[in-house]
Amino acid sequence: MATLTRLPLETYLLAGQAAPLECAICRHENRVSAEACHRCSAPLSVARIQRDKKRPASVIACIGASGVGKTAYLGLLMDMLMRQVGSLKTTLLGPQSISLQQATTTALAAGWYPDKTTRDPEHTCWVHCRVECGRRRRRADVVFADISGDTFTDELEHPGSYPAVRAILEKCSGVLMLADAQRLQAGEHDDDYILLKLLSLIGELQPTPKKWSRRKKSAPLISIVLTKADTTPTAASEPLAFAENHASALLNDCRRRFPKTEVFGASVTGASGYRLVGGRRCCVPLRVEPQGIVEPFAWLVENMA
Ligand SMILES: Nc1nc2c(ncn2[C@@H]2O[C@H](COP(=O)(O)OP(=O)(O)O)[C@@H](O)[C@H]2O)c(=O)[nH]1
Ligand SMILES: [Mg+2]
Ligand SMILES: [Zn+2]
Repeated sequence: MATLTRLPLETYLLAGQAAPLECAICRHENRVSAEACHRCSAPLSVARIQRDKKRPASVIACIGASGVGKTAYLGLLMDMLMRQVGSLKTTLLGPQSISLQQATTTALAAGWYPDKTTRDPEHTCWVHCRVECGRRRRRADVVFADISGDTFTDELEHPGSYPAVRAILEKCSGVLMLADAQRLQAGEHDDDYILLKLLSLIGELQPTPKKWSRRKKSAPLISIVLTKADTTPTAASEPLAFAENHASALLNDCRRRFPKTEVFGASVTGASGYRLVGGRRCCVPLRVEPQGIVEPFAWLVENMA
């Protein structure tokens, strides 16, 4: 005797999968269940949170050559924001947002600087956080990534090899531009070229000033961060004068292209020393004494409309 069985056709699940999820950074359409964007590797939780909360996230581009101190700076910035140092109140969104802070503080606590950032987009640390700022406690959702200096160089030489770079530069409302004060004071300007090229690319990718108002987007704000200010006291005490004396090409380029530029001095450590590791001299932090870390970020967030 034939028995009848009921087999539910769960076609609605297929329909759910068919609706794509647009990446918040590069606008590539992804599977709804994916964790990271197939094209730029940005976490798709940014797009999900943005869609659910109906609050668009502002992108901050953190640019700088390899070795200027981006990872140390951004990692410690997140650590300080989470401990509510300064006027900003910050909440992390998405579990991946903690990785950068975790890697940096673990390394510094063990007496090392963080490891060199890899080029692999899958290992790029992304931070998505909600910041409350100003007297009226205005809320802003912010996204940024710790991209290695080598990735910027590769992307400039071979456009399209790292889609996240162009997507960030095209979308950013603020730029944290890191320059090594120690190298600038010594008259070493090799790192400037990469920054000048990236600034020019931002100008090219973003709408022209006439179209800014039409697209309801204002020009990106530029926060120049002179890193390793512990080694050059004037970068910490008078950052603008330092930039005018030692980084005039960079400063003038920013001022020519963008309406708002501010200069800050920052350092993660109070002093550095050297340790011999496997016969190689390795620079290590002697004491973690953050200075001027939150200010450049706070200025950007407070002034980003
Ligand atoms: N003196 C000093 N050196 C620093 C500071 N931050 C970073 N460094 C040095 O710069 C190196 C590169 O830092 P890192 O954050 O990896 O740079 P990134 O390549 O731009 O991410 C570190 O290994 C340290 O030797 C700082 O605040 N003071
Ligand atoms: Mg790095
Ligand atoms: Zn993407």
